[in-house]
Amino acid sequence: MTDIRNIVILTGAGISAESGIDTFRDAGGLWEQHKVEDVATPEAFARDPDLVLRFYDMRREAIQTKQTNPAHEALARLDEHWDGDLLIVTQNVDDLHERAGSQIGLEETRVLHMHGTHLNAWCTACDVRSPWRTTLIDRPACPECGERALRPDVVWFGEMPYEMERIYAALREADLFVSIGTSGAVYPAAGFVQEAKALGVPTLELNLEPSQGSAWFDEARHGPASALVPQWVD
Ligand code: BV8
Repeated sequence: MTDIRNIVILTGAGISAESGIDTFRDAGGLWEQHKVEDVATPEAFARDPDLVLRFYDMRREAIQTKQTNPAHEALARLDEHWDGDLLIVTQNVDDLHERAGSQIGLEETRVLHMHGTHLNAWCTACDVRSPWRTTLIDRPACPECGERALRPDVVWFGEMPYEMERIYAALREADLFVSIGTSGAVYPAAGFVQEAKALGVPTLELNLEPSQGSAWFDEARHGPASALVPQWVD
């Protein structure tokens, strides 16, 4: 990686698969006979808030029992010694990048959760987001306004992902775009490789199998992230 200074990395559920966190495909997209796409929507929350809050309480509990794997740890090593720009855009709501040490000690975060994080709750009454580590099903009061109107701070289908402008700005400055552990099924994340291509940015896919966007990548390596990512970083 000689003449490369600025790297944008997109990660998906596949980077956390070996930590034991179900990907959307492995779970067959099914949860209690519901398709994830049908539960992760504002309409589902309006229709059956208990179902959606139970889904996220279960996801949060599962995530908190899991550990980082060599793929997260390799990216944290890259983060530590890389003197150019590095932005890890994750579609995941887990905090395994942070727990592996990514972004430690940096004033500006280098891990961007474009689909939100299971660690925050979002008050639909006062719009304030606050760290949250317990269940939401029992309708706790918002720490800011006291209203019992908290939802998970995750981006549902049909909602605008976070910090899109910052992501596109980083792609414009990138010398390399790497996609790790994502099926390329969900937009706008799945479109980043096309954006990079249009900007003339070299692209690399590290995934268990060819993703839906594989044909867009200059290079694609297939196998488990816990092997591919350390090989690429080290
Ligand atoms: C938007 C957070 C516009 C919640 C997620 C109709 C109505 C509304 C919208 C749409 C529509 N039709 C299309 C859309 C757009 C929609 C979309 O793309 N839908 C898809 C289904 C077609 N997108 C949206 O709605 C987005 N918003 O468009 O807003 C807008 C414009 C203006 C104003 C307002 C709005 C928002 C999408 C975000 C949804 N939220 N997550 C939660 O997590 O609960 S998406 C969720 O699913 C994840 O975050 C992730 O992004 C996605 C799953 O993707 P992956 O991470 O790739 O996981 P997956 O399981 O699919 O694949 C895993 C991969 O890993 C596989 O390739 C596998 O081979 C690999 N793997 C497995 N093991 C390993 C491995 N690789 C390496 N090593 C291993 N060991």
